[in-house]
Amino acid sequence: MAGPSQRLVARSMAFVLAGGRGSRLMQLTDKRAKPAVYFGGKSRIIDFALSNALNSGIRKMAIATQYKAHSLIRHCQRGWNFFRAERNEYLDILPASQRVDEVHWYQGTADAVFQNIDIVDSYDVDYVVILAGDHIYKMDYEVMLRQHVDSGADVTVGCLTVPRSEAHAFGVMAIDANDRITSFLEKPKNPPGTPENPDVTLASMGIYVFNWPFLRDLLARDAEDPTSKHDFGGDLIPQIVAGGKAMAHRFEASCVRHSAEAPAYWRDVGTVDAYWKANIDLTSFTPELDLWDTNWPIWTYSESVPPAKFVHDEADRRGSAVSSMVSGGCIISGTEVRESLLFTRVHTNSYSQLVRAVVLPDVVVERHARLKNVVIDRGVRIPEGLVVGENPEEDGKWFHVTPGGVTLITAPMVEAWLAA
Ligand code: ADQ
Ligand code: ADP
Repeated sequence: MAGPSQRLVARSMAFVLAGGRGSRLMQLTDKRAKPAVYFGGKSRIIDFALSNALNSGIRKMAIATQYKAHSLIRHCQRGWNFFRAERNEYLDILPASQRVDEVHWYQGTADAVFQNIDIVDSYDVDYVVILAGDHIYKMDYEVMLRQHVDSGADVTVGCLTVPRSEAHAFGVMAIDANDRITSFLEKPKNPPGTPENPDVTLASMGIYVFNWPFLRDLLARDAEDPTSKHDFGGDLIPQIVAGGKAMAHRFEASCVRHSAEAPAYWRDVGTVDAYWKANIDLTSFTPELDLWDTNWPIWTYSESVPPAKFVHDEADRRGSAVSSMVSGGCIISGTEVRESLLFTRVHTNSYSQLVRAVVLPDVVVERHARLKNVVIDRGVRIPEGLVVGENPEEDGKWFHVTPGGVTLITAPMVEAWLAA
């Protein structure tokens, strides 16, 4: 039984919203939801929210899935299966259209929680931390929980400062001197600046802490409201701001960083450009995101594979990788790899070159391929002699070339190229 004598995190659960597609990631989310997209050489995007919860001390988690959930569910079952009910630890995967009735998908993010009220009840917690499963950041949720409890808020909303030009994609808030939210606009066309700086806006991270009894009542009322889209950012948060006590929690206060000077790292990686850049940044001399911090590890499903192998081939070409991250199971044979990130079991062959390439698991690069500024989807076989990244116009005929000049390569695209 949860009680006030227990640690705050023991009286709390994390509810992870992982149902969205993330359509701006283009063909990378054709087969998987955005939270299931690979990131950082070993992990999936959702591992960041789950690891943050785990590292914060939270041992009760639920993950609501919807869009193309298979890959995500398989990942969570394989990688996040160490919770033990006998220690009062739970991790439940909650696919849509299973509980309230069999035809309803989750209508919105709030509905995803509403349809699982009985599961949350069964966890017997006082506080619910609602998380988005699709952001890359390291954050100690215990700090946010503490602020929430100390301030006596109905809801506490995680927030960060973003350039005003990007704020149209966020919930945008104004706060008073005590960080109480005085207004909240979901994705406004013309986001206002802050009083201190007209060029930046205080944006919601889509992270909320609620007292569970309060949220439970609110969800029940919202479910009866025919005008509601049952969305936290669009419906519930503005309502609480108008009639209750909503507080802003600043990400800077709970962000986990490797040094006091390090910037507060948070990325949406919602577009192929942003995704590519955040991955490639990890290969830089001092990456902004520290994946090496043993105090805040990013947990994931780790496959049993041999170490990466670098082969000096019979034609005397060295398989090498510099300023790169290469995962287990890779074989780099006679290929020059630079500033690239290779996931598990990538196999590259002689006379090939990879520069600033994000290569997802099980990719095979045949001989004489030259690939620059690319993202290669899982399992793609790059045919002999394919050159990408030297002539964007030509690349654009077969592959997806982003506004930032990154080329996304998937298996159907390669098939079309081969057939031509
Ligand atoms: P959005 O970016 O629009 O805004 P949204 O589509 O609501 O985010 O998705 C939030 C999370 O919920 C994502 O992790 C997504 O995968 C998941 N999700 C979406 N629909 C779902 C459903 N039907 N069932 C289960 N999970 C679902 C939100 C807030 C903004 C805030 C931004 C920050 O509304 O106020 O600024 O997040 O990124
Ligand atoms: P190339 O790079 O010249 O086109 P391959 O990639 O087929 O040639 O093989 C080069 C070397 O990679 C092999 O000699 C071997 O050392 C290593 N290698 C290839 N396949 C495997 C494998 N399945 N397991 C372990 N090592 C392998």
